[in-house]
Amino acid sequence: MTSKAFIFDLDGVIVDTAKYHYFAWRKIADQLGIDFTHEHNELLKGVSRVRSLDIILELGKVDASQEDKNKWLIQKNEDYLSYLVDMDASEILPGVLPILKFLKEQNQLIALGSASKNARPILEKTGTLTFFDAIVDGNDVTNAKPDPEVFLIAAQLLNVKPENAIVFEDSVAGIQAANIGRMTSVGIGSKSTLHEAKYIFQDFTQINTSFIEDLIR
Ligand code: B16
Ligand code: MG
Repeated sequence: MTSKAFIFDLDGVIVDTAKYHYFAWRKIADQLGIDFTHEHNELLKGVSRVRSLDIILELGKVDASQEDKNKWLIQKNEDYLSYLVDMDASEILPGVLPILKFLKEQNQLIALGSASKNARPILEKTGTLTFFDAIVDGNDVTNAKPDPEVFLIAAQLLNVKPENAIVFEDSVAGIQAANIGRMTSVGIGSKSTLHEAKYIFQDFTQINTSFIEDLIR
């Protein structure tokens, strides 16, 4: 049997941190008088911190110096990290742990493919670090999603061809990255937002083990 690699995004797939990113960015947007809605927030999912700030400034048509941008990036991350202080396994999204455990029982390779530079402490705090055979995060890549770099490195570390990799993603940019990388994309979220994904589920409670078995085969 050909080896498969199951690559998980972090924010919005394994843990419910997407809301904390939103709270922290909204504070910056409010400060600058920029209207920043949940819909706008979809544009930021899976996108690097630096690019996220640029998108918000573009939305508000705000020109800013590099010095101000650096200040806001630090402020956003400090605020975001303050939400993570008490983080524990209760923040793992419903249905994720049973799927991770099932993959382990089936001796499947598992990787993390996240844009976040805060990925490792989040995995540690939620007790999920040991599931992963490879971890690729925002500290390891130069090109952000929709560039497939993060997932290609993950597949390479596991010695698995991209076409044998399956990517679970909650962001449009991440689904595009998986598709561009010729991997099987599984969208976690709404059908209308993630319509480019090969398969779409509202959340992991909707994914049963026979679907995973079919992917393994
Ligand atoms: P950080 P993912 C992404 O993580 C988030 O979706 C995105 O909203 C965030 O801006 C990005 O990480 C960078 O995160 O500021 O923690 O480095 O979804 O790719 O796991
Ligand atoms: Mg995500």
